[in-house]
Amino acid sequence: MKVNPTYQTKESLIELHNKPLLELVFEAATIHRQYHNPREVQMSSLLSIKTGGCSEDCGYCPQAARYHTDVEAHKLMTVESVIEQAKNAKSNGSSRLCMGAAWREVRDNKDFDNVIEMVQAVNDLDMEVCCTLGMMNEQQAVRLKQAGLFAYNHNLDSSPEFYGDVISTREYEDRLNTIDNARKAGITVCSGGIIGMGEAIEDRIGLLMSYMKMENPPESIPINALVAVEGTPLEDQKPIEQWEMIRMVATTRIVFPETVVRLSAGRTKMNMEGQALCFLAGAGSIFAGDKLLTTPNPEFNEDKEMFEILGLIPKMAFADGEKPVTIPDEIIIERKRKEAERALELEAAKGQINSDFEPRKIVQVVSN
Ligand code: SAM
Ligand code: DTB
Ligand code: SF4
Repeated sequence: MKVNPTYQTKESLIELHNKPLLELVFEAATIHRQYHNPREVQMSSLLSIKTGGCSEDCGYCPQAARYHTDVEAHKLMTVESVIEQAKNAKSNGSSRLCMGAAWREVRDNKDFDNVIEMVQAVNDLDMEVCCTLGMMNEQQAVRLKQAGLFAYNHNLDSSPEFYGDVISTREYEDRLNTIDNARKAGITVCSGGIIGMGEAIEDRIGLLMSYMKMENPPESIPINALVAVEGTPLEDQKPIEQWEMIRMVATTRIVFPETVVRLSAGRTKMNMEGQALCFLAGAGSIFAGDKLLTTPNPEFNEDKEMFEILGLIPKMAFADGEKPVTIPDEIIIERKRKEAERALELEAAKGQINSDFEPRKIVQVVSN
């Protein structure tokens, strides 16, 4: 993904970000039209496949076990219920499903095998499949890719300098490594950040600079406004003004002209006019459906109305890349073979019991 050569230094980026608002929006809208169809906006639905109980200390996150929030922890959803939710999202216009798990990292266990099955099933529905499962190694990324994963979401969240103020249980470097592992496996990268956590404008620019330094910047960059959840360390953060969201979207659009900028968490606090300016300034995607992972989001119907009023159309799946081919997963094939073998053994044992069964003679124990 291209980087705009006009803005290479931190100073030039800050100057761009702080330009008179409408000048900034105009510049962003001009670039947006050169690289994208400005009427198309992708609807992506989120699904929390494993909720809460996370060991990490991300200061914004209601799913961290150590904070006392209203989030109820749930173990991994079943493959069947994921398919049902995916179908519902698709019938409401979503062309992408992002499955999120409150995990520090992916582990090579049965839960991961089930996630592989979910990825295959959603890819079979002709939706772009995205996962956000925490850190992962290269082999895990390869398994996800072979299952048909289109994108991996792993946010850098903020600048390297501010990051440590919000999270202590893993490093910025760990996040960069996970993004690299997704890339090496040939998965497209979705990575962005959160504004409104108490960071300075320099940190918002610092986030963008981290992506500029990458050999291949992300195919999509989600821009989230902090959802300040009661019980988290950031619960008292003052909400950002929607102008700040518009500035961040526009700056991201100008710096990464080919990337899809996703207007992400925080839309319930914006009005339609504010969101319209974000679309004008280059937002090409939203999270759709009444829930993000654990917090509220505008309902499908509200967004349908907004699309109608603004003349927007939902973007089709795979408009920006080919549908991944699903390659059968060795581990799942082996697991299914063993399960079938075991079922046969049990069946045979049942037959044995029925034909050869002779009740044991009861020996009277005489005690004196
Ligand atoms: N556990 C995985 C991880 O941290 O990568 C995946 C799920 S995690 C909830 C995904 C992203 O959601 C985080 O990186 C963060 O950017 C965003 N997020 C979480 N809580 C948020 C909040 N309260 N407001 C805005 N964004 C939030
Ligand atoms: C992203 O950047 N934002 C989404 C998605 N990627 C996974 C998550 C937002 C979560 C907001 C808080 C919640 O609902 O728990
Ligand atoms: Fe866990 Fe992810 Fe939440 Fe951090 S953001 S606490 S890793 S679920």
